[in-house]
Parts: sequence; C-alpha cells; structure tokens
Amino acid sequence: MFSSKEQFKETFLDKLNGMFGKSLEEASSMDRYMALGAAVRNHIARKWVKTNERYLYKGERQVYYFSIEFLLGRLLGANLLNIGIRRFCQDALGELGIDLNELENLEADAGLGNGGLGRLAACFLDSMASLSLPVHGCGIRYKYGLFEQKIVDGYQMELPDNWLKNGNVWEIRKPDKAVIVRFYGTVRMEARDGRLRFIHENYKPVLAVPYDVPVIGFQNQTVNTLRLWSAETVSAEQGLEYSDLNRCKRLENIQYQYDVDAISEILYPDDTHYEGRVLRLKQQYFFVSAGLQSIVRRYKRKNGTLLEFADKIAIHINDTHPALVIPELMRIFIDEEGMGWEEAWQITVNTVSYTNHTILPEAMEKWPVEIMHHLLPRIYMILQEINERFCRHLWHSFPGDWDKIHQMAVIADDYVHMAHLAIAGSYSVNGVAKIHTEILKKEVLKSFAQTYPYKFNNKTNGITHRRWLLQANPNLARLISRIVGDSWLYHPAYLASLRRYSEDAAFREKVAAIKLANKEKLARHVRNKYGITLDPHSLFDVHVKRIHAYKRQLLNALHILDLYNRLKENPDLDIPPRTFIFAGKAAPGYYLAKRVIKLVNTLAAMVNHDPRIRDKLKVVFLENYSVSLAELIIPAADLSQQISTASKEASGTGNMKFMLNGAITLGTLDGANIEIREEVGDENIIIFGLTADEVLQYYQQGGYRAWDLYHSQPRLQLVLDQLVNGFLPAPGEEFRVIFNSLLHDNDEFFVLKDFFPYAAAQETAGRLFADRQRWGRMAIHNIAHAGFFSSDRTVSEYAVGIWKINPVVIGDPYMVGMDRR
Ligand code: 26W
Repeated sequence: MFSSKEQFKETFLDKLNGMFGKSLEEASSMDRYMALGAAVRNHIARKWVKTNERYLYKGERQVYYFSIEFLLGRLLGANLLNIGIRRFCQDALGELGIDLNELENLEADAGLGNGGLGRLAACFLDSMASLSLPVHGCGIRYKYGLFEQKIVDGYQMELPDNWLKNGNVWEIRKPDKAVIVRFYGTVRMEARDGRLRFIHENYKPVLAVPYDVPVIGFQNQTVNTLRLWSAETVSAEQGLEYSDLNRCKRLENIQYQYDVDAISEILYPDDTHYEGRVLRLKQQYFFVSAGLQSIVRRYKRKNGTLLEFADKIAIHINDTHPALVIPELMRIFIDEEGMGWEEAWQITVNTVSYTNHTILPEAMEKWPVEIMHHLLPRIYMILQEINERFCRHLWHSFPGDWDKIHQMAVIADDYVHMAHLAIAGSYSVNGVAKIHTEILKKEVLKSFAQTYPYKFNNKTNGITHRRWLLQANPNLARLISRIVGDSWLYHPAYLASLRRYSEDAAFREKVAAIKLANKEKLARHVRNKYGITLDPHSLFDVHVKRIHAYKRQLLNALHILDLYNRLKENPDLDIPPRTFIFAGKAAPGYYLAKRVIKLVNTLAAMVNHDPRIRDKLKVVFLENYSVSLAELIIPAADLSQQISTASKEASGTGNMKFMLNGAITLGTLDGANIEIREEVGDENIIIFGLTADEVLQYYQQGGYRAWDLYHSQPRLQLVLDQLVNGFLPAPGEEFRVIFNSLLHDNDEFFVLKDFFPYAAAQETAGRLFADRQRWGRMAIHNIAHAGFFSSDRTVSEYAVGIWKINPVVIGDPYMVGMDRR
C-alpha cells in the first residue's frame, strides 16, 4: 500500500520522469496515463510474485482456462478499484491538477473478443482472482482486436483496431519463456528401443512468446496471470537447435515472416459462422500448443514425473476453439514423454473440461480433414487414432447402429468434428444456462448425453458485479453500500437485503435520481458525438449486443416502424416518450445483419426528423459497441431488450448486467431470461412470445406460414410493404433482402410470428413505466435479485463441481513459513 498521498505522488512523478524524461508540466495526458499504469503495476508486482509462490508451494490443483477470446475492456479503473486505491489516487492526482477520469478514458479497450464468450472469460478472470482461486487464463495477444465500427451514411464500416499503438502498460513480455510451435512437415515413424517413435520433420517453426497480464483480485492478496501468446519468427538468439535454425534459412524469409506475423495479427470478427480457414486453425493450435508446453514444462520442473498430472492440473476449454488441447496433450505425453496410449488418454480425459456456448449449427466447428492433415500432420494421426478407438467404444453402447456411430464420430465425411472431440476427450461438458443445457442433452447432443450422462452439467453464466455495478455505476453502488453495508461486494447474494427497500419511497427516489443522472450522462455523450438531443425523462429502451438474425434487432425495428405509423395516425396515442437505443457490431461478411444496421439508421433519420412525433420517439444507433460503451449505456437503461428467438440464445449475459443496474427485462423465454424470471418473479419482468418448445416443434413441422400472417394482419402488412415501397428514406431496393428473409424464406427466426405479442409487451412496458412508483419497485427488485448472476457464484460452481479446487489463501498452516519471508 502507498503509505501516503505524498509517497504516491512521488512514485507517480518518478515514473513520469523515468519513463518519458519529462516533468509533470511537459507530460501529455497519455504520458500521465502510462506513468500511472506503470506505478500501479509496480505496486502489485510483489503480490503477483507471491501469489505464484503460494500456488507452487501449496502444490494444489491449478486450473488453466483456455479461450481464444478475452474481452477485457479497459484495466486501469478496474485495477484501482480491486486494489482498493481508486479514491486515494483520484484525490492525490487531483492535488496535482490531474483528472483520473480523463486518464482512464485514454486507455484503449483490450477488445480481444467478439461478444458474449469473450466477455464471459474476462468476467471469470475477475471472479477467479477475487475468490483466490488458482486459475490462470491462456489466450492470444492479437495485435488488432475486434474492428472499430464506424457508421457512414447509415452503413457499417470496419476499421482496424490498433489498440497497441501506444503500448500496453499491463503486459510483461517474457521472451525467456518462449516455446516453439511446429506447423506443416511430415511424420516419420521409427522403431527405437522396442517402441514406435514419431518424428515430426521438415516443419515450419513458430516462436510463441508469452505476454503476462496481472489479474488482480478484489481487495485480497491474489494476483493471477493471464498469459497471452504472440507469434514471432525464430532466430539464432532464441537458442534454437541447429536443425531448426537451418530450416529457417531454407525457408523463403519474407514469406516466412509474413506467415508467422499473421498468426497473432487479428481476431476473427465472426462469432456466428465458423469458417474453415487455415489461419484460424493455426491460431487455435498456436496458443493451445504454446500453453500446454509451458504448463507441462513447469509441472515437470516441480514434480519430476507426470503421474499425478490430472490431479494437479485442470485444463478448461472455452467452447471448442481450444479443443486441440486433447490431441496436443496426447502428443506431448506420447511423443515427448514416452507414455503409452492408454495411460496418456486417461490422464488427458481426466484433465480436460469443456463449455459449450451455442447450439447454432452454423457455429459448430468442423475442420476439413485435408487442412488438418496438411497443417498438423502428427496431430491428425492422433485424431485418427482417437476416432477409431472412440467409434469402437461407441459400438458397445450402440451395437450395430452404424448411423448413430457415424453421427457421433470425431472424424466423419472428411471433417473433424470439434464438439465431438471435446466431449470424447473431457470429463465434463457444461452448458451455460438451464434451458441451454437441457437442449444440449435432449436435442443437439442427445446421443452423447445418453452415452456419458455423468459428463453433462449446467453452469449458468454470470457477470462480475464489481465491473458492472461498482465501477460502471459508482453512485448506485455507493447508495447500496450506505443502505445495506458493503458486504455485497464480497457476497453478491447479499444484494437481496435491498428487497424490502423497494417499499421505501425515499429510497426509490434516490435510485430514480441516480438513474436520471446516468441517463443525462449518456444523453450528453450522444449530443456531443451525434448532435442528437435525447430527453432523459423518456423511457430509455435499449437493445445492445452483436447484430444477428436470431437476436432479432429486426423485431425491434419493425415495431418502431409500426409505432411510428400509429403515432402519425393518432398523434394523441397514449404512450410515454421513448428513446430507442441500439448498438452492436455485425460480422463484416454478414450481409443481412449489416442491412439491419442500415434499417435502424434509416428509421432514426426518418423518426428523429419528423416534427409531428418528435417528442414521443427518438431512435439512435451508437457506433462501435465495446466494453467501455456498455459501461456508459447499461447504467442508463430503463428497459433491457433480450428478445432472441426462444432456444437460440444459449444464455446471454447482457441481460444480467442490465438487471443489476435496475433495468427491467423485456424478453423471450430464452437463455438466462428464464432464470431471471425465476429470481425476480413474473411481476418484475416482461415476457412474451413463443417458447423454445414451440419453436422447436415448428422447426420439426418445417416452420409456419409467414405469408398467412402478412395477408391477415394489415398493420404488419403495412410495415412490411414500407420496407420495399419507397416509404423509407433510403435507396430503392435497400431492404428487399430483409423483406425476402421474412416472407420468401419463411421467417426462420419467427419475427412476424412474435410481432403482436411483442407489440403487446412493449405496450405493457410503456404502461408500467408511466407508473413511476411501480417501475421504481420493479427496478429495485431486479437489483436485489441480481446476486445470483454474479460470476462469483458461477465460478464457485465451476471450482466445486468441475475443477475440484479450493481457494488458496494466506494464513493456511502450510503457508506460515513462507508468509514471513
Ligand atoms: C465462428 C466460430 C464461433 C462460433 C461461436 C465463434 C464464436 C462463437 C461463440 C460461441 C459465440 C458466443 O459468444 N456465444 C455466446 O456465449 C455467451 C457466453 O456463454 C452466451 O451468453 C451467449 O448466449 C452465446 O451466444
């Protein structure tokens, strides 16, 4: 801890002088931000080292969480809060005439993720460190994060996200811990000492260099590590074997450099359609192999043998993207450690656990055998062996049922099926919300659940309440702590003690005042950036998330058009003034999603400029949705739109962030919405639309008849016609594809089918909002019941139910000697 403000200021100024050779007056804001970051990093350095020592000496099981995405956002504010010195720094910097908020806003978001899956990994890191759990992250240090979205003339444009251009104060490069990952080449078999050896030759070596980022627990002694790997060319200094060096020389140098750089260059911006691109597979194997090599190396240094590996190490894979951990572990055990197949397999299966995040068939990863074979020849051999043994095993469960075995195979029809690999090669498979896990067990992975019922389990997602309430909504956090104390920060379930305050009118007023201030802050941002004036007293109706057909931004848009029509027909229509707020990125190649963005922007242009309805409706699309923008938007929301086609959204986590900030959910019975309803009760959530069972039933029947609805519902017909009859201020055929997806392609996502139930739910929302006392009660109920959705709860469930690990804390008898050092 800094002993005084004076000492802190001295440290900060020393950093500024040392790093930039500048005085306070000369230093730019960016210099100041960097100096502050470096001071904070130094401040926790000792704790970081001590945490690792503790883990080492204690010798209990450690977990490695492998994820191809970590959507961290900014770190300065979160780190200061977790260390417990944010206030202190703010005051001390204030005395130097520096605004801490300004410095915090200079930090580039670490946007190393697309959406839910990546942000979940980031929330988990925070909870794992805060619960003193020995879990480390393993991922890729992308040079470019998720693209920056610009809206030009209503269309999405993608710009590179050069987030490292000013450097990254939070990372430490560890070149001495680099390892070599091998691609391409051939495998030679050789009998030596009575054993068959596999020798990988003529491969292209890539140097994987780790960058470690500290993950600071909330006001405890834990600093865990997120290790991100960066790809570099191998050179003589790296102490390469002679043969490797020779090989590099033989390679076309420029091409080699280019190929290597590409590996950790960009994050794939598509989280909906898997793409069988070689580069993506390279990325996956790159961080998997690097991570495992460093884990095994470290383990062996401590333990000598690998006999107890599965007792001491757990590897968790976040979706199937890191599923190559399974054959790669087998390769290391067999080829490098000389183990037999059976023993290696047993250790591997007992080490790996897997989370599934989606049931969308187009997102299920499968790799063409050809690509796998060419890029990773030895891994492919192992996959073939895994497949053969797995199919033989299935034969016992389903004797004679070739169809079933074919359906379940790891390799079939010239593809490697990654989910099948992940299930066969792990001891635990979990879904991310109750309904999602049920659908996995009963539909998508039914045969697997029959074969391995003991592997399947549910772990409903969660979010870190520290970032999403304490940090994003400091005034609400302070109010809560004043009323019920601050133990909710450590035990989020204690938020429940707020429940009875929903009946306290004075408290409701305070909560409402904070909400209003948050809305004013967002309105200021919108005004400064877009020149659009929002009424902070209007209902802020918010739909922010990736743009995807199943998330149904289109349903929201069509309803706005319908509302506009009705308002024009009857300007006295009794609805509270509403501000529709959208944000979200579409995958660059996702044509339909991009048209939906254009549609929303077209509606905004039309509605916002119509003097007749101006004060009743506003529509804004905020560009470049990111963690930082979410932190601004979510605390300002009244209504949280979670309107996916039932069965399609595995869980959703935005829904949880909104309720924690006192927004009311308007949603379908999908993902975690179902559990939110269970927590808050029917009267504190607005539910509408088809259920998952109904949707699945329709699919079995080949859908419903969208045209019938069109012909029988004039209101709907009008809206649909307006998409294509020149009514909207956009080029002629602009929205024909949307029209066609609804009518000619028969509305795969039930937008029209759910339209009237949705409109009715929206009316209910408006009515409830108009009753401010009622709405205030609902808001408080939502906050009070959000504790369950803290990632502290989720991560504890993983720790107990899957990983079987305990917190590692100071004060444990084992540690006494060490703590005194
Ligand atoms: C293109 C390959 C691909 C496929 C799927 C890339 C990324 C994915 C992810 C699994 C998509 C994703 O982010 N899924 C979301 O995961 C969240 C965390 O569990 C859930 O809350 C969301 O419902 C789910 O869509």
